[in-house]
Amino acid sequence: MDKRLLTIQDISCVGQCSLTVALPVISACGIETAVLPSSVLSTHTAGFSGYTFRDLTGDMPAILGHWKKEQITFDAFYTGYVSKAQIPLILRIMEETARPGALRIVDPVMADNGKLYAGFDADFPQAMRSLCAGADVILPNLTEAAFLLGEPYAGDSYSAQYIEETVKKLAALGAANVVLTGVSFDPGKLGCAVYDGRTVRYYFNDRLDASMHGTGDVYASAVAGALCRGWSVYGAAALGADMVVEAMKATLDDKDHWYGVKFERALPYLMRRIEAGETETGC
Ligand code: PXL
Repeated sequence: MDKRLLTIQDISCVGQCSLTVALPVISACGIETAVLPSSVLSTHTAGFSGYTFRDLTGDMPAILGHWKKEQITFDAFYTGYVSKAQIPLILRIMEETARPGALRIVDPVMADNGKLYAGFDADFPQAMRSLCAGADVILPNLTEAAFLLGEPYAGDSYSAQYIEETVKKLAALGAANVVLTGVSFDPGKLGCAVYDGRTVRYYFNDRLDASMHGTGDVYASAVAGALCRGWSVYGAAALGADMVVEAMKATLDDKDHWYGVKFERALPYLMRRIEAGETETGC
């Protein structure tokens, strides 16, 4: 049977993030992608003002009830931007609709650059910890890692020892694998640290001189797609990083495109990489 993944995150109608990224990116990986929208916003919250926000928590129990009646089940779950009240419901959805061995991928979307996103309270990280606890793979950035651990944000300057202790403490929350993003020891390189409970491995690309909204969602979606195709966590993490670089390169020359990343232009690249398979990529 082909793999079916359920992704739970918001629809930002405009802005190239969350579901408008996850659905095409994971589909491009050849994985059937079901969605559970956590909320609907007119745009994302980073840089637009006056956006609308409709919370969909109230619809979730009936959606789960219908899925159970129809015996709808999933091989993988990938969660992104969700609210505190949704976390117990999401845990229930995972419990009650998982096929045997279903993969739980949690992107603890809540913060970047040392700060929580608009609309997230100081007690949100505590709730997010419970979602990370049962995950097979978590994908925090450095800011989210600090919030999950209740530690101060380290900023741009840290040692390999800090990164290695951080991934181990994150794994101790209960996640089997940790992919820590936004790691850099050399100003010219940017990448991730991947911890599988035994060893820490790094993957770096040349740093591009830009920071673009939505790259975390492109990254997590490509990782989720590759994992569902049977790639290792390290191989999927490396592919996700390469995909983000391709999408950013397609965006760099358009200074008016401030709100997102042109991942659409990188989909053919992603499909070629997925079809070539992990062993042929050198990951
Ligand atoms: O990319 C993460 C994200 C998802 N959804 C919404 C956001 C953000 C980041 O700001 O605002 C609505």
